[in-house]
Amino acid sequence: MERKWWHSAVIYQIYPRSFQDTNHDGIGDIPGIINRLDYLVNLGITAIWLSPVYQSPNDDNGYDISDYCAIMKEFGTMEDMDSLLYEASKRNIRIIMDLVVNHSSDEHAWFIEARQSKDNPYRDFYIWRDAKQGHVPNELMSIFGGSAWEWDEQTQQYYLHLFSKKQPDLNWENPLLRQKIWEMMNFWLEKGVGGFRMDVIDLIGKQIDKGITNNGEKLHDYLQEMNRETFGKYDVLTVGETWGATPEIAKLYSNPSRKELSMVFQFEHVCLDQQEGKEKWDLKPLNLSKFKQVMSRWQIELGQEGWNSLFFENHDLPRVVSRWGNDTTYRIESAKMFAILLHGMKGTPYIYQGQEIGMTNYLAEDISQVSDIEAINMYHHRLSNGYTKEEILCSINAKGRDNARTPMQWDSSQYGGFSNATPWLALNKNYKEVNVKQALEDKCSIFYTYKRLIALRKEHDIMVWGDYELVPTDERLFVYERVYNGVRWQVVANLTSEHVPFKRDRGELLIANYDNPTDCLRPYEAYIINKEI
Ligand code: TEU
Ligand code: CA
Repeated sequence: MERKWWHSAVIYQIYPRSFQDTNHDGIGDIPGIINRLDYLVNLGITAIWLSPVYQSPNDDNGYDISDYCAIMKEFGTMEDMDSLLYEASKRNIRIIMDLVVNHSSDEHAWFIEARQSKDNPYRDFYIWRDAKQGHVPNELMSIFGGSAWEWDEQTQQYYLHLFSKKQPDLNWENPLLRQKIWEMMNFWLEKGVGGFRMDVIDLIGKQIDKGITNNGEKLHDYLQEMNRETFGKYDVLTVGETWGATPEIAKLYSNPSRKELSMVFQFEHVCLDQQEGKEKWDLKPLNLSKFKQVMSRWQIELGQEGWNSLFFENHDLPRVVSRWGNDTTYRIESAKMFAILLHGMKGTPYIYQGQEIGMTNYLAEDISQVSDIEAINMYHHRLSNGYTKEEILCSINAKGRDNARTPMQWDSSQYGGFSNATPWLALNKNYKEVNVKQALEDKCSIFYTYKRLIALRKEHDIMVWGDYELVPTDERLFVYERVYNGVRWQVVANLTSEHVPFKRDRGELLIANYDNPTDCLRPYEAYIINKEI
């Protein structure tokens, strides 16, 4: 396999709204990111995945774009964006842009045109259908709740929106639309961005009349065309967000010979703690054997063909310490354990802002404290279906997207060093104890575990290229080995708060979250050793 920079990269995801506010309007901004670049240099990351910074009415926090070539006013200007690219590249950090092209905002000029009349030149940039006996064209549902069809009074047709009604789906079957998207991508590539994270990219081949949304027939053709017309000529990272990917499908995207993407985000592990055939809100405990089995299957299936992305958190998911670890007694131990477990694997690791200091879920006591459109829609829907407020808030607190979106906790001052003004979303109450300043001062903090893991990856090819082998063991432990050029590393992690016996192998200890590992693993204990062989 041809070796690319992104094989050995570590990516840090920034959710700009919540990262750092500089002009004190309570909203994070691009100058704030620039101010914190040296912090990221200290951590050692290679690239930043920037959640959308484009002009947007913020119905879905920037995932509803009204101009792909302009910057959201609250975040700054195009000059700020250019400075970010410049300042980042000075520090050898690449900027991966979020590409949201399954849909636009309904305030995008294309949609404003399209809804003027049935024969408007932009009409076919979107997906329109006649009413069926006075009703919606079919039963398709929006991922944010309710029908995926919205009636347009003026032109007497429905348009499709798989997300909110302010996010009309783009019609990828239209070659002119694709052309416009290639132009826009080339605009950013010429500016020197390091690649794209592609929002819900597996939906662009949808075949609506057959009820098919993800993995449609033309999906891979479109991606090959995109590669040819845009980023194929550049040395960039591309990662598709693909909720519907199996390992087989992931190989189609990421086998370099097919000239599609570098890698995809798959979500099989992320869906394990929800009830079968139900929604993410329908909670179920994580089955540890299943978890190991799923993680291992992806490691093995994409071991020789294609490439894995590695992540536990992003802006749509709860905090991993709260979700699968322990965010009270063993917050530090379990956060480090998940870091070691993930970064020991084969693939490109992604760290979501705040994960490196063990930020935890946010507990909302009332729906008025919730900002996310997905959770708010679900709340009203379930209330009218007879659920109690308590039940619904319990789901939101476990799985809601605001959990990861609270402002970054930089220090213990008012508003946590994020801003001097009331933030757009309240800070987590624990910011006085859990913050970057504290983490940097404490040599044993979670931050330094991440820093060490990133450094190890840079120093040792085995972490990037080594083959993966699962070691069968106690259900509560996750043990695997990496093998490369006669070297063998063993990664050991206790997924529970119990003491679990495990025979420690001989070898050099490379990283650990407790002192002196023995033959009994303590709560959430994890380490990596270079085995003597
Ligand atoms: O997410 C895709 C998506 O399907 C999520 O809405 C997901 O179902 C949900 O969050 C489960 O936690 C992407 C973006 O990452 C998300 O932020 C956007 O809201 C969405 O697309 C629409 O652009
Ligand atoms: Ca601001």
